[in-house]
Amino acid sequence: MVKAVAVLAGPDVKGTIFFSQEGDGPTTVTGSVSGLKPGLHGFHVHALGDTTNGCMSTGPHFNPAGKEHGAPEDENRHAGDLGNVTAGEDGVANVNITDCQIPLTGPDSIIGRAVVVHGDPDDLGKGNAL
Ligand SMILES: *[C@@H]1O[C@H](CO)[C@@H](O)[C@H](O)[C@H]1NC(C)=O
Ligand SMILES: *[C@@H]1O[C@H](CO)[C@@H](O)[C@H](O)[C@H]1NC(C)=O
Ligand SMILES: [Cu+2]
Ligand SMILES: [Zn+2]
Repeated sequence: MVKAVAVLAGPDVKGTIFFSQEGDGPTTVTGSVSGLKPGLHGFHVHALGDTTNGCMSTGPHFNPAGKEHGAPEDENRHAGDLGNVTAGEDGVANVNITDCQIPLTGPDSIIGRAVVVHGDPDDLGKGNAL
């Protein structure tokens, strides 16, 4: 079992996201994010772990297979496309995702990259969300 943790520490938005993977199996992503506005927020793994300039410095969505942006259930998607998380009226989003494209080991590992929770929903490229 391989485990990893990402700590989100924005000015308002904070959270802790835990990753675990058994062997070559899917990766489980759990945790919670607070300080969000109620509703849907795009949730992605971006390519670079550099958070010094917020989302800007984290690069594009992690995309080792050279695919297009999509929803987590799509065949054609960036590995980092984890869809939306939903914040309740209290501004807290509880995350519980199982995904096969975000391994914690090997050449396409997400270790050292960035987890980004966007202010807006991931509208699949129809608007201005990343
Ligand atoms: C995120 O939610 C929006 C609003 O419901 C929806 O249009 C969009 O398809 C969702 N994005 C993904 C990646 O599932
Ligand atoms: C995530 O969902 C699975 C399946 O519904 C459930 O068994 C598990 O307890 C949940 N984990 C957390 C941390 O909520
Ligand atoms: Cu993003
Ligand atoms: Zn994407």
